[in-house]
Amino acid sequence: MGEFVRVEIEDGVATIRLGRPKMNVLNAQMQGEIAEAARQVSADDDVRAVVVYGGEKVFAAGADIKEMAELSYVTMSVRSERLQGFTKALAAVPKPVIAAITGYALGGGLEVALAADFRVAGEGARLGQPEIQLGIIPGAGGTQRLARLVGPARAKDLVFTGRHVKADEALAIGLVDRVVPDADVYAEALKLAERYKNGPAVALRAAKQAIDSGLDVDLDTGLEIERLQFSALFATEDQKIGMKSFVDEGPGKARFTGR
Ligand code: CO8
Repeated sequence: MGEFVRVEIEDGVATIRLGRPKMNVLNAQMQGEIAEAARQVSADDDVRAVVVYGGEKVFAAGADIKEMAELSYVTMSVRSERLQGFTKALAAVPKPVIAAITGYALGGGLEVALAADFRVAGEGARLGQPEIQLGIIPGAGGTQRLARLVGPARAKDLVFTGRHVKADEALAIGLVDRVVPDADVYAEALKLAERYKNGPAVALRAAKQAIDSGLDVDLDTGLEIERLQFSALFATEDQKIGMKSFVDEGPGKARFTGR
């Protein structure tokens, strides 16, 4: 349990709760705690889905500018590996991960949300990669995951200008998947996560790995990843349960074990 990041697990769903005054600004310690939380929920078989939540007011306003202001190139060239490491750890969680976004998700904060599989935003949310206004560029995956999610031209618009995007525009460009009243953001994210808690965990893991890895390779290599994952699932209990349940009871009735 970190000073700024808590993991709360309830009934198969883990919440990674960000909490650092003010604005959940991500200093180096908090980045490390997010990586640690990601590893914890990855390793815990009882956790079947994950919500990342910054509280009712703000998701995260980015990396700590005050901490970075005086850093040299030499220091940052070493530190930047760790910067990418914490969003990598989150993106590598082999279970569905949902970011629940209220208020600002800026810079490193948006990069945390981009490392999730889905994003639920409140009506008052403001998202952006404002780094250019500081004379830098996104450094925790923003140039890569944002372009993969919304396409290169939209990513360039956001990264070149640093402008903030409101929830409705974020929804229109595919930056978020769902917009709800601010007060309902966490409940909505939990509801999405709960869909997966009794799911076939190994198949969900395989689906995530095949889609994410496939986006980074050519089609034939991606199809090979899919083929291997597909075949491997015939070694799971859930494949037997899922298909027998269909044959005996019809669709959608399977009681998966997650094994
Ligand atoms: N770093 C440090 N302090 C911050 C940050 C930040 N990113 N954001 C807000 N704060 C502080 C303010 O300095 C202020 O502190 P104080 O009360 O002591 O003066 C307090 O939070 C409240 O902020 P404001 O008074 O500015 O509140 P407003 O409601 O007027 O504005 C904003 C809120 C719009 C969020 C505004 O504060 C803002 O623009 N913040 C900066 C956003 C930003 O540029 N983020 C990107 C940071 S760079 C980055 O993330 C690089 C990523 C590279 C790798 C990252 C790994 C994490």
